[in-house]
Amino acid sequence: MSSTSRPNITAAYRLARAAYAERGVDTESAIRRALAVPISLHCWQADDVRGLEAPRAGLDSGGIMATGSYPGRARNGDEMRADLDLVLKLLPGRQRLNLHAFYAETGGRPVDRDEIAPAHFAAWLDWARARRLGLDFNPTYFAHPRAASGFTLSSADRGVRRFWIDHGRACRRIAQHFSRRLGSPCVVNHWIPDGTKDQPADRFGPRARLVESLDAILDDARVSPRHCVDAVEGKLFGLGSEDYVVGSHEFYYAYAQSRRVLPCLDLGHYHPTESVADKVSALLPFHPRLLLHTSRPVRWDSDHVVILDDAVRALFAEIARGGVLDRVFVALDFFDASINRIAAYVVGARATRQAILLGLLDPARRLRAADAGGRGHERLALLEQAKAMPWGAVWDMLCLRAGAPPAESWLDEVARYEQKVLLRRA
Ligand code: RNT
Ligand code: ZN
Repeated sequence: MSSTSRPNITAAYRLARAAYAERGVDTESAIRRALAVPISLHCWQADDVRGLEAPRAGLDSGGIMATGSYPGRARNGDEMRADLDLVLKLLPGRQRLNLHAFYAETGGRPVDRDEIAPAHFAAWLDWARARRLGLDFNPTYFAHPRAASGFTLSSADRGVRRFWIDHGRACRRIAQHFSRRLGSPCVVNHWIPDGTKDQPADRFGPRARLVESLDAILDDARVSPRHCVDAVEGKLFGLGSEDYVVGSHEFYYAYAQSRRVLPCLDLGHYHPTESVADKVSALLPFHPRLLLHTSRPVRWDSDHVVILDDAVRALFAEIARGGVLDRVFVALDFFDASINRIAAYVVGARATRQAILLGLLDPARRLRAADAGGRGHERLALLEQAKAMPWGAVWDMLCLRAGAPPAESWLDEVARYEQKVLLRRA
């Protein structure tokens, strides 16, 4: 009998459940809670962050770029949605879909970013509603002639600024429309590529203008914070903005706190020796919630597919220990064009949910007792033992309960789809 057969998973789970119970951990509750956390699937892994506008040659992507040429890239909205349907089938638990503004579908008519409206996302909305998915949204402040200077919301050019402010405002109206239609608030994440490759003479001007532009975007009496949940995403550096990033972390933490919007923490956006896990307890006293982008930086902010690495595990362990799972929005942010893109989604989304599950399987009570009793050696031993626990059996049971394929048994379906659909796209 295969290791992924129902009786074998059930038998392995029974032993795992007992082993965890001995350590004071309730696997049943961990499974339930891990399944309930919504993970927002980024639509942009499906097409290598190209968007659905008519291609414009020679445009700067704002320093983000998918590398690789594996066959099967989705070329239009229908192909993206077909791919995402398969992805959803292979994932356990609740998901949402995270759209970027340049995935508007305008029926071949050019509609510039400052003029997009809910109608241009009707196909996405219908698709989401039929699948009972919530939608999240992102203004696309890059890959556009008006971003070519390297500055958007912080540009010294009033016309450029106006254009991007209007884009941000249009996006928030679209988000509110999604929220009303789907009955679920829409998280709108603002990330801009603004910055300079080398030392600028003026670091003050662009930041002052960014404050003004963001304020102008957020100041819209027609959009309610009940529907539109804004977040701002900083970074340390980008390709082409190595020396100076206008929207740095310090800038956005302060902006977010003073304007009551959320900071977005992307796992790829910090110095490699920094711990994003550590930032959760530093920010949550001041912010009601945080937006998280799970990603994997390999030597730099490379946006590799998320795997169950130490950074992701530490992040969700910290969140579980703090009891703040309901105060974070979880979203994926990676793009790899060098492997099967469906599998990229499945690996990254499953690894993220595995990290959530592992956080919930943490022997939190005993760890805390060891801490309080000054027994650092015991805490260390318990943390090491946690790595050796049979959590894979709990994960497989989680998959069975959710009607999703356990272990790596989803690979066959990806291979079939590649033969039948992806390879024909060439
Ligand atoms: C870029 C940011 C941002 C983008 C997406 C496409 O460094 O991480 O989140 O990846 O908006
Ligand atoms: Zn991000």
